[in-house]
Amino acid sequence: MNASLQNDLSAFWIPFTANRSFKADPRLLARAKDMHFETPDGRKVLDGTAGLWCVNAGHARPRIVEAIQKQAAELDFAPTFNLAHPKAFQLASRVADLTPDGLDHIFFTNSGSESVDTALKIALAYQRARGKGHKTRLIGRERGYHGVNFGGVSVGGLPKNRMYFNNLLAQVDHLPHTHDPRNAFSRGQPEHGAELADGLERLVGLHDASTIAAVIVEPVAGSTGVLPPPKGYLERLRALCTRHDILLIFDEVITGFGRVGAPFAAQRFGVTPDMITMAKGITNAAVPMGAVAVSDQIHDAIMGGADAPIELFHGYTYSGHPLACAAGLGTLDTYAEEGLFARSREIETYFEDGVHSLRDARHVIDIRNFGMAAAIELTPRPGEPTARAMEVFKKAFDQGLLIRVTGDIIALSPPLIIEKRQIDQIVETLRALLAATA
Ligand code: PXG
Repeated sequence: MNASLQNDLSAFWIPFTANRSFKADPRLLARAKDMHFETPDGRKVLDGTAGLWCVNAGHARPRIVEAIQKQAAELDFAPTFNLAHPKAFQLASRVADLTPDGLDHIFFTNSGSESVDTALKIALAYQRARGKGHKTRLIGRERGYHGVNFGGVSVGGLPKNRMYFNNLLAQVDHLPHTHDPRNAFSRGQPEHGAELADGLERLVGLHDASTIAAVIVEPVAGSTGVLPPPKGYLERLRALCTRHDILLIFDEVITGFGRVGAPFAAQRFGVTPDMITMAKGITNAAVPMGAVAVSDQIHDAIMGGADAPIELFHGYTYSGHPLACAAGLGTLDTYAEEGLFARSREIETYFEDGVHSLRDARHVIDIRNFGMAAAIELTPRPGEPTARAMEVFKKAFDQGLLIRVTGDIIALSPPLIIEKRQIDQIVETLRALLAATA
């Protein structure tokens, strides 16, 4: 590369970003430590979003940093096709210790999107291995986000993620989303909407259970703007899946690793799926990694039903990458030593009180929260949807606070090490910004 081009912003095509406007006025991050990012010119920015819902233990934590540094020098890469290395087994066991009992088999990927597509493929392989190869239909939910690969987009329910790439998987259908204006300003799980799980009964009536392999939902929908499950909803969905012999997959890419005050949302809600997809918090985002936790029943059926020596024709070059495994072990040690899942549970009420104190702030039409995730929904500026929230995002960044916006919804998901005074800082910065924004 020509040295004069080194600071040219054109080569990096930035994901899920308005590239033209960003490159006209870029926001750059140079360093991070604990609760803060730092810009190249040395300004501190409080991380109200744990990066992208992923840096649950805070930034550059010593155990994780040291584990990665040591691993890079010792074993930079090892194939896991017909070979393996000890830390992959160690991390799989440690993750299986955290998942609900009976979900004891861990398949490694490199992202949430890959975890979702892996889980969907395992669902199909399972149905075939037990002689039910006609069960191929996959059910997602409106407003769901399951990453950006073809399987995940097909079961996903965010219109813009689908409409530009319309050649999606066939044989997919969707449950209705759970957003209901009657639940506005609910704290935690809303009262109305358990019956929306019966949407599955309707899909069974339409397609017949003998054609349906699996249902995938986020226990708390994240990307769409934090939709906690209505009281009783997940229980009802679980019962319907069991009754109709359909697998239930929880996509816990956001809700896993302490975000909702437990290792996984499955434990917090007391509802056990057949598979859990995860990523983000598994390595505290320090090295890309994802995983799928699979039930013994599914695993054993595929092992026992295999018609070839290789039981599952699936995997990635970097499945169980040594650096990711080292980062994962350092991360799980950090969570355990600092009791971060319990801390998340302890501080969630303070966080809830803080965000709901914005109820009377200007433009606010709904506030939703569960665990250490919250959304503040704004009324859109007439004729200019998303502009108001984007303006708040930019001003917040200039004032030293990172938030996330999706449409006209502000999403908050701070690292679980956040202090009360930092929660106050987030709330008061937003209150003042909303008042000052047209
Ligand atoms: N499933 C869920 C539930 C997710 O939230 C993915 C899958 C895909 O993960 P990868 O690692 O492939 O990106 C996600 C990712 C946001 C935001 O601000 C959310 C995600 C990613 C980036 C931004 O809402 N979630």
